[in-house]
Amino acid sequence: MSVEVERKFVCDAGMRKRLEEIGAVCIGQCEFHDQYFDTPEFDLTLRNIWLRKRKESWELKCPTAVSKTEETSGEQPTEASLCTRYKEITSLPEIKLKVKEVFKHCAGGSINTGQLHDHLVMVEQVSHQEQRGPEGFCDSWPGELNLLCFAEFTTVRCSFTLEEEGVQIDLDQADFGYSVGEIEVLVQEGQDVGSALEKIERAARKLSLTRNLKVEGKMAVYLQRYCPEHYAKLQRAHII
Ligand code: V4E
Repeated sequence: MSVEVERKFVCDAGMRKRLEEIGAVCIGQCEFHDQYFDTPEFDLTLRNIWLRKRKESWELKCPTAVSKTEETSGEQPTEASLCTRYKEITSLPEIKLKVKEVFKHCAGGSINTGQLHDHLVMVEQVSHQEQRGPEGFCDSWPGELNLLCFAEFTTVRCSFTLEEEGVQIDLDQADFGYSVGEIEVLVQEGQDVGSALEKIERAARKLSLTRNLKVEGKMAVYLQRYCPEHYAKLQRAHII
């Protein structure tokens, strides 16, 4: 399983030129439609867990524990405080297990224990068929777990690599009129993220991202505009 360490930045008009100047190589442009799912009570996102369907594949992003060496204190933002780290689960059976585990711990959870047991049995029976089944069949499971799509948008992404730093840089333009950049490094779970933070910091310096501001992601802006109540709850929980 991999952990995505990422720093977002404001993507201004001169960014492509700056990327070229520092030797970043464009590795392609793509377009994808994301659908995010949660229960009506937002049992996942209020725990900082993000379930998404992109290009017919499911992904679950879960927060990782921050190690002692990564902890930050004081007023000045550090690279560690500017970066997010999320564990990425891409295997559908593992995603289902994790989601069910979360629901088990929800007070008065979205599905009761009896339902959960029946569901577990049913899901285990069908899970390997689902890997090969037609798309429509695969997608019956979210509804069975009371998961609904609460946000969806399309992104055009231009990706660059800065090989000497070992980072990928994405420039995203979402269809609701928000642009954001991100510097990203993938590390294997359990490995120290310190060197990923250093790589990101060096790349950020090369791009002259000197204003150490925490920049909002596409989802934060989307929720602020279209689901302000949920956005406020996530803010109060210090999730977004
Ligand atoms: C983790 C998360 C969300 C899921 C989407 O993650 P994000 O990396 O923002 O989206 P995207 O499209 O760039 O995914 P990628 O292609 O890199 O996999 S939505 C909200 N969060 C939490 C979160 C947060 N609290 N703060 C910041 C700066 N970003 C995300």
